[in-house]
Amino acid sequence: MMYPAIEPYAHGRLDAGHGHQVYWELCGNPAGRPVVFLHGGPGAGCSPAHRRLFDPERYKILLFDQRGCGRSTPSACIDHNTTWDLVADIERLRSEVLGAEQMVVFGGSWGSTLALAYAEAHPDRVRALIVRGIFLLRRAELLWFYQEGASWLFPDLWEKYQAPIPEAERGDMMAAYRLRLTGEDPQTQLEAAHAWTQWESNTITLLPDPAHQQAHTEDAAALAFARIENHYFVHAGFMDEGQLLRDAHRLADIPGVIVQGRYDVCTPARSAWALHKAWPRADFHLVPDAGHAFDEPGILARLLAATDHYARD
Ligand code: STX
Repeated sequence: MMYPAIEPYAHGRLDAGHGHQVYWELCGNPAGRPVVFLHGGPGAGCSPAHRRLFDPERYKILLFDQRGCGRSTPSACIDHNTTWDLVADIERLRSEVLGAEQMVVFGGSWGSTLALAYAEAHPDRVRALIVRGIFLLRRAELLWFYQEGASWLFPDLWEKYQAPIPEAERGDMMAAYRLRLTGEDPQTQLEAAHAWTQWESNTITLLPDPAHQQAHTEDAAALAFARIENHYFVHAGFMDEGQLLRDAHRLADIPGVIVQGRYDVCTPARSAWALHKAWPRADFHLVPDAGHAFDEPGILARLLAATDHYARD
């Protein structure tokens, strides 16, 4: 069970430069242990449910919408929007908003990617690392989900993902989507954004779940999600191939927890397994009956146990 719904006790916007205003909010106990929540996508934004992963009596909880998505502006903007821009934003939020020397870092899916990138860049700032649905943004992971692999499990939904792309361009789906998501015609952008977003939201739970399928159906949210994700993926996350595993030795002294669903189709368990081997200090939980979503029962139980543990320890 998640903690009760709460409202922020403070919120504001970080002026990140080049026109980017990054929305942030603080929840819970101002004197509690600092934690930052990193959302998925990239481009998905935070939701009120994310506040409920942390005991509000014991945590000072920072949530923020990454550049170009959620309540951050300009919406769907992919200029000056890279992994390293986000890592720099996290550092400023730690110091200027949380006012903390160290913090617990929590991230799922793309949030796990960003959490690892941040922790490898600033290991001394990380009190503990809690990551779920491990995504290392390697080429093989992108091809699995956006080109061929997941298509073998969801041929019906794959057909809908392919629909906006003419057959002649289907040899590189990410490039074909990029053309449409960044093109001149707003209607084409929107059609592509919805098809891209639906593919992801319809394949993330173990069993079909209407609550997830309705997510991100608003035009603005779908545009931000699809444009930002696609931008990061055609640029390989602005990282070297395999960089997060290569540099995992920097995590050696950081305690933490890895939570992964066995039947996660979006970010398959192979990456979590590789991280487990490269970061032996972390507890590793392979949940036998779950997919990708953070609120599937087996995943949620492990995440809440982890945040509970690092509130005390
Ligand atoms: N994207 C992985 C990711 O971060 C490749 C992600 N996948 N689905 C989501 O996020 C939502 C549940 C936020 C739609």
